[in-house]
Amino acid sequence: MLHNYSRKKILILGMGLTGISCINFFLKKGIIPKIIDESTSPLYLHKIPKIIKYKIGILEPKWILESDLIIISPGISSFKPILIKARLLGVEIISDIELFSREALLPIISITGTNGKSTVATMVTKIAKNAGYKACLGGNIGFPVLDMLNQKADLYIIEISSFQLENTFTLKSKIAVVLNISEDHINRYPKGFEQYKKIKLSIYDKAEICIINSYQNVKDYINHSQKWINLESKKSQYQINFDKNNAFLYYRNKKILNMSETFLHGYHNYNNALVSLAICNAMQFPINSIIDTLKKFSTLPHRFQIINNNKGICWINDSKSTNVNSTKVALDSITSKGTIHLLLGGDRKFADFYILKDYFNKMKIKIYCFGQDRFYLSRICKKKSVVIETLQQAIILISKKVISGDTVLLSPGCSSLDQFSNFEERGNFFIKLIKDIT
Ligand code: UMA
Ligand code: ADP
Repeated sequence: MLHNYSRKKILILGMGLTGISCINFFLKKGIIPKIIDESTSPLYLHKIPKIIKYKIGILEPKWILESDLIIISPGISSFKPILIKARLLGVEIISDIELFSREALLPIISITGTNGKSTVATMVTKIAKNAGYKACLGGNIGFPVLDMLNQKADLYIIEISSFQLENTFTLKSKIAVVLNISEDHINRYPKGFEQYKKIKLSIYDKAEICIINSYQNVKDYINHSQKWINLESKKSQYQINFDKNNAFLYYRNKKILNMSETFLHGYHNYNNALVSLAICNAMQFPINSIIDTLKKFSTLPHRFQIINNNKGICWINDSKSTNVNSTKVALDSITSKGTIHLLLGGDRKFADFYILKDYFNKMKIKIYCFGQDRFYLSRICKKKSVVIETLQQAIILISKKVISGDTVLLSPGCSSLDQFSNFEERGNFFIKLIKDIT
């Protein structure tokens, strides 16, 4: 159904990437929305065209309550009291993904999960391109979905965060996948993990083909008009099996890819490749394009990225690890026998890190806890931890201790926003420190 927004009072919340893409979307339709940002100096204020009325520093209640339609940026919680009140009064509040899905006429592959979204979304995009399709990648990965509508494409691949799913209601994906669900963003959800999980699983609601990966308990979500591909099942056509210590991707009981012939490290990445295979097979992309791309794929920057492997010391930048499970899989992926020097720190977003306790107790590890939650993190395994304020101080300390055979791993498990602008800045700073030292 085509939506007509011309007679509606439209308000955009947030002047970030999303907010700017919403303004452009409406202006293109000849509609002039208003916009609000709670910061007194939003980064993109200069990008707001002169004809747009804006308010900064406060979520102006009058503007909110008199609106017909609000497009909310993902960084703004939709559980704010004024927004709950607006909803009760009949104001429609939606995400940019919802707006996009009402307009998109091409097949959509939607990817969510606590970890691995960007990796899988990029793998699938590369495979589609290798197969000769114009594939457009957007969403949480950093390219707002509404901007994709201006691009020539055969299909859309969208990475969706739980924040974006909170206000997405009619997204009809050709294929939807939840990669995994583990504790994250608990500071955002008043009802805790169950609420986060439910929001993630809502990606399946109207999807044509639903791929289930590492989360089994979806019985309540199964709608029999949909096609379900369960990668968890022992009977699945898609498997990862080991043979003489090598992992292989299997499809219909046949080995189709030896993971040691790829650049991928760690079981989690084999799983990312398996999901990409399942998605691309369901899209009927040629198997040769799939295998060929997976063989060439190297990890994205800041995701378990090996920076330097000199003098027997391996330095790994996993700055995109912003929750406890991504740190856990990083530790699982290290094969060397030397000491692991783990840089853990930042804003833990109220997550429980004690699931790492057994790991730390068993491992040959030294943990350098930095940033806002350093004291909490150092209590998980006191005898192996050092409390230090900054990443830089930690690296200086490590550089004096590290010996051949050791691994230095930045896998902070926390958001970077307490000390950096984003995970990229944190990772690039780590790389610079390594270069200075080595
Ligand atoms: N703002 C408020 N009130 C608030 C919070 C923010 O007014 O309570 C304002 C800020 O002052 C700022 C604006 O909102 O001016 C920023 O909006 P935003 O935080 O929604 O950021 P965008 O620039 O629109 O980027 C968003 C996603 N950001 C978040 O979800 C926090 C980007 O994901 C995404 O790439 C982009 O839309 C395009 O879709 C980033 C992210 O950190 C990478 N995502 C989280 C993650 O991956 O863990 C979910
Ligand atoms: P997202 O977009 O969901 O944040 P990324 O692909 O950017 O995911 O990876 C984020 C972090 O999670 C990195 O530390 C990466 O090594 C780790 N990771 C990647 N894939 C997985 C997975 N399938 N399971 C757990 N962690 C993963």
